[in-house]
Amino acid sequence: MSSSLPAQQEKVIYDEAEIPKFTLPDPLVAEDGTKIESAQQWNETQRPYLLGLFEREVYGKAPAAPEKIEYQVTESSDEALDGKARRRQVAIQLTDDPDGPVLNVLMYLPKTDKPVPTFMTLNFYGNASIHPDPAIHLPEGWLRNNKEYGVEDHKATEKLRGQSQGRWPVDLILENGYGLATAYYGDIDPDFDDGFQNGIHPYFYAEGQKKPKPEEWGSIAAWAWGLSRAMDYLEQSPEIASDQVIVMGHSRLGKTALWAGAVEPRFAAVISNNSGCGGAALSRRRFGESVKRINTSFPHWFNDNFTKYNHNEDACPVDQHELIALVAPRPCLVCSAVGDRWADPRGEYLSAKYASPVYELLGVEGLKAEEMPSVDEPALSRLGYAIRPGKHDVMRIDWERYIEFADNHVTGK
Ligand code: GTR
Repeated sequence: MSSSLPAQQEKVIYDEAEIPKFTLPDPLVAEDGTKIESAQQWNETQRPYLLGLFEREVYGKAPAAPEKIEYQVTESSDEALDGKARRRQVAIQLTDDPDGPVLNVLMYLPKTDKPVPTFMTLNFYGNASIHPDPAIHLPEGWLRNNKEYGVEDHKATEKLRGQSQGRWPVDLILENGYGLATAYYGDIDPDFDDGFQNGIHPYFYAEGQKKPKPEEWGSIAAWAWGLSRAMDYLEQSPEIASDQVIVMGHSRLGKTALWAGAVEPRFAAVISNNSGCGGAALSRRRFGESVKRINTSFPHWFNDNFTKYNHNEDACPVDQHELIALVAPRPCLVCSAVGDRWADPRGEYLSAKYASPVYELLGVEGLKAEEMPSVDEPALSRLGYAIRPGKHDVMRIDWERYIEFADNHVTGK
């Protein structure tokens, strides 16, 4: 592959035979070559070492949690969705500046007296896009223009309501006894490359700093940091079973969910949907989207150090199976779609497979699929992998699988 061509014109590998030979780093071999043979060695040295590498070389290190969070319940109803659900809308102030960014979390909770296990997921177009419920606040900040969704001049209109509801089967989630908590990722950092002038980053700059340093947080790390702030809120809500919060995300937000699971131990489980390059897919395969391509199209997603691995994946001290290993021993489900070749379904499967020895070392079930599962036979083991027919999307069948997975490994239903 020539590196002189602009990334967008380079040939994309869609053929297994064209994948270059590579050797993956072994998550159970320490920097000095020592074999990691106990849970203690993993927890005390290897896990922090790998986490540090991902921070330094891939996503960037995020600041520590603020000392305290301010939040305000902006709307609440115990008779939402024809009386079937509780609805809560909460504004979480992300910094100590009252004019700074605010994360607006929407929750639908089943009506029960017990704290509920909850899926926490970021969304792409604002909370009002996930359901036609007219009580949901419209997003006020910058949105990606989308005529069909009624987003013009980067502003939401009433037409936005429910536009992405196909991805959010709220009824199914509630019927199965789960809550849904969701927030717009752009509340944390709008998803375009502006040199990190808007969103959360500038609030953490040192005196005179203009952009994050090469090892500091990009946008994915910022969105994951925002998920932790949502967790700060969920943790103190008596309505939420805070030890049963499952972080789920699709595509770039699937990458974000995996990273959030790695840095935030309070997430009880992680579900990555069609997360691809920089998510579950092995970078060294270079199948579909490559590191060079993603860093070119989305220079703000990863940190600046990650560009060292454009056309140079083998030099990266980590690969994405080690990201999944950082979620261990917590349940983690990797989901692909047959039509989503850009995200390299096989590379997503192999990541789970090669993370499996870490689960086993920690004394829990790893991936129960020696070969890549077929579309009809999801491997819903504690470290799981599922693929379905169809395109890059989130469908009802995906949620059916997430719920079965959560029933098995999070709530023990
Ligand atoms: C694509 C990108 C993918 C994936 C996707 C999405 O353009 O190449 O890595 O993140 O966007 O988030 O929808």
